[in-house]
Amino acid sequence: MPSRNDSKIIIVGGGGTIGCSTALHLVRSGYTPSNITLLDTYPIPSAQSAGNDLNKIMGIGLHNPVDLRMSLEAREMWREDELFRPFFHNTGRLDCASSVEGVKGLREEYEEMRSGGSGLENTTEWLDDEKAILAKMPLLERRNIEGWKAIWSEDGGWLAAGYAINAVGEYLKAQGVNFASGEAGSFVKPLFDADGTTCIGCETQDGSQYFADQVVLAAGAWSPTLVDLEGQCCSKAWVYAHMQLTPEEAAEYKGVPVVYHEDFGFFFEPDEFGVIKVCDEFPGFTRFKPHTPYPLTSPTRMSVPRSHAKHPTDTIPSASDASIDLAIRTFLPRFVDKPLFNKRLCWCTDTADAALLCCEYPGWKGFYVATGDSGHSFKLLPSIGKHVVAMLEGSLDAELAHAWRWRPGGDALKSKRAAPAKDLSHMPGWRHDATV
Ligand code: FSA
Repeated sequence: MPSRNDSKIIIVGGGGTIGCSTALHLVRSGYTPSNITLLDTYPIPSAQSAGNDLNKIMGIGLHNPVDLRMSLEAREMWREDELFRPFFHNTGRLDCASSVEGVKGLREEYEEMRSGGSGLENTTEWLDDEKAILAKMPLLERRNIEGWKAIWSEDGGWLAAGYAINAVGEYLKAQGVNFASGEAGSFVKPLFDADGTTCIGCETQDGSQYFADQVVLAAGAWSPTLVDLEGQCCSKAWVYAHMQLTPEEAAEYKGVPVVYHEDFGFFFEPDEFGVIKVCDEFPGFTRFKPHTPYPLTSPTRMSVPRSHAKHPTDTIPSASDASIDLAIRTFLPRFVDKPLFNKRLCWCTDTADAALLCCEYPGWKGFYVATGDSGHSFKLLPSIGKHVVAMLEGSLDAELAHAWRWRPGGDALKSKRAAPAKDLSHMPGWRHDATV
């Protein structure tokens, strides 16, 4: 491998979370910015990146064995790193449950959080009744939260996600990193050396060829549609909607914690324009259709994302309208009559065990994947790129390399969720032009 100075790297999906973090850490590790090229269908922050959102939850994840370690490391950077600090809103977070099973799971999570010696025992608190929950979030309605229990995370909150990716993009541009978008930024296939096994770059939709020593595919939900990931990632959409508060209402809700309930969904503090984002919670929607990722030569049935950016007239399923309405009735009953806008699907990609897929592509020397967000990876924006760089340099920590290895065979359609995802084709109300 050439030295850091001379090494040429291409990042496919560079306008999204893992891609731009990788570029940031390459620059911070001494790679020459003009040797780094970020390809994305949209300019950074990519309009179809799940991370390009008003907000995402900041919390310490326990979804898989390395989650805790990764979340703690990322939290440190959201708190300390000058680039990221402005985007962390440390409002606290309430994780709530009310069903027998849900409360059991929540309690287990709480015990796990407190047992790891990670310091979480000092920042988390079990709230055993409505009174305790209302003490943290007085704007909830007591009648709506009867029987709820919650974990209070003092160190949680939300991340101004799209702004944070934008800030990384501004930094990278100022450093002289190369960007290409539109057809010139849309990956078609890797390019190989005469031996057919060493990747030397990639080709994009306009026919451009980019050459590099290493190529990283970090295209989020689009990753499995671009190269064959042998079923390891299943792309799924989640739904959000926005509501506009008056300045008086926004002032009242300023600083409220993120409230999450596994049966209803979650909402965030209003942003600086008084906009609240509300989501429902469910196992995601797939969009199965025949598709031919490289290097397959005939179509296979797989879930193919369809972005609002490319299809702005797409609507959300009627069932999502109803469940978002239920979330509002539960969390924000005084706002039930407010019109909702920006109703969108946001695409993530699940692996079977909800751990990332970050490794060299088997048989393609120099071509790497860094994907499999599993719907809980935005919080890793500040730090994930450090590990991707380590992977490129062959020095990825053994525990991470094992967790993120190539591992076909699991059930990514269900992943670790309550049920397998339903397909959008079975969801009335999801209106779209049927041509693509
Ligand atoms: O860090 C997190 O656990 C993010 S949760 C946000 C969410 O909408 C999930 O609720 C959903 O199940 C999916 O994983 C997408 O992200």
